[in-house]
Amino acid sequence: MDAPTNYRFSTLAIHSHQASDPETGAVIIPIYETSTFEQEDAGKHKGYDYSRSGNPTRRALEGCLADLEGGAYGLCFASGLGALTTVSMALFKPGDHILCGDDVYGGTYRFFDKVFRPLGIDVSFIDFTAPEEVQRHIKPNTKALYLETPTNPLLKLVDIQAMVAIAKEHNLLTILDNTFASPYLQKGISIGVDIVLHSTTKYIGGHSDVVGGALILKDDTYFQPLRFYQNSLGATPDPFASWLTLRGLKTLAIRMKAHEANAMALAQFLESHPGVENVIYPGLSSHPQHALAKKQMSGFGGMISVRIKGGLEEARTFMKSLKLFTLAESLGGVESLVEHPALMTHASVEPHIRKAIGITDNLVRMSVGIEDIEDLKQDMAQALEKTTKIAQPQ
Ligand code: P1T
Repeated sequence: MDAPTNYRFSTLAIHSHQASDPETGAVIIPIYETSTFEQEDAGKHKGYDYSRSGNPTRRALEGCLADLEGGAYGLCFASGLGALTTVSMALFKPGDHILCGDDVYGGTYRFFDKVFRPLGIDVSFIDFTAPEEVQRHIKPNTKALYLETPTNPLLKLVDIQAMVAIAKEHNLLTILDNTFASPYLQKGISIGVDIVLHSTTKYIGGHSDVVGGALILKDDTYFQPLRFYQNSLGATPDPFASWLTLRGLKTLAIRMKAHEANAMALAQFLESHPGVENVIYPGLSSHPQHALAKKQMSGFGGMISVRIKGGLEEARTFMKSLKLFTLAESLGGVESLVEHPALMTHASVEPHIRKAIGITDNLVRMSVGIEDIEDLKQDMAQALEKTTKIAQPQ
C-alpha cells in the first residue's frame, strides 16, 4: 500500500516507502543483497548503479525516516558516527567554528575534539541549557550549533526553540542529535532545526542487533552536498543492516510507550530508595527542566541516570549485582542495559571535564527495556541491597 504523508506516526513507520513488491507481491521490502546493478547501456540504469551510492532496501529506510521526522530527505550511514563525520566533512571547513553542547555522547566529543579540531575546525563545548551562554560564545566564524537533547549521559534538556532562534539571528546551521528521544517523542524539524541526526543503533533499530546512523534534512538546502559526501566518504549501511533497522522501526511507537512506562515507574521507585543519591529522569518533577521536557517532547523516554550513594566501588557493586540489566554500552534496545559513563561511554572525555559537568564516579546510566516492570524493580532492589551493605558497613 501507498503511504501518503498525512498518515500518522505508527502507520508511516509500518508503510512509508514500504509498498508491496509490484513483481512478486512480497509484503516486506526485500534485502537487496547486491553490490551492483545491471545497466541497459553504459550509464543507463533503473535508478541504482552501485550499492554504496544507493540500494533499494536502504532507500526505503531513508524515505521512511524522513517521513517520521517530518523532513524532506533521509540519508543513512553505517553508524551514528558515520552520520556525524559525513555531515561534518560536508559542511565545515578549516577556519570554521562550531558550538557544541558540553554534555554529548563521548564519541561525538572525541570526534570534534581529537579528529576535527586538528584539521583546523574550532569547536567549543558550552552549557547549552543556558541560551545566554551560547549567545556569548558566538564568534564571527561560528557556523553551527550542534545539540543533543536529552543529553548523554546527564539527561539535560536543551531548549530547541531557543537554539533555533539564536541560530536564525546569527545565520547558523542547527544540527540536532535526536537519538535519546527518537522521532516518536521529539520532532526538531517542525521547530526549525535544519538537520536531525540519529544513531539508529538505538531506539530506531530497537533490538541491539544492528549499528547504523541517519541524517534527516529539513529541505533541499544541504541535500546535494550531503548526498555527495555520503557516497564519497562511503560510510553507508549494507542492505541487511538497512533491512534490520527498517524492521525494528515498524514497532518504534509501541516500544517507546513501553520504555517510557517502565522508566517512569523505575525512576519513581529509585527516587524513594535510600541507596540512591539522586535520580535523573526528565519525567520526574524533581528534574530541573521537567517543564521544558513537557513542552518539547511528547514523552520522557526510556533513559535514567542515577548517582549511587558512595563512589566508584558502590557503583561497580551495583552494576555487577544486577541480573536483568546487562552491563554493556549502547541503549534503546528492548532489553535493559546498564553502563558506567566515566569508565565506558565517556572515557574519552578528560577527567577534569567529566568532573566539571557532573559525570561523577558514582553515576550509572540505565537504558530501561520493555521487560515486566516488577522484574526490573526486583532486580534493582536486590542490587541496591548489596550495594547499600557496602556503602554502610555495620
Ligand atoms: O554508536 P553509533 O551508532 O556510531 O552512534 C553514536 C552516537 C551518537 N549520538 C548519541 C546520542 C549516541 O548515544 C551515540 C552512541 N552512544 C552509545 C554507544 C552509548 O552507549 O551511549
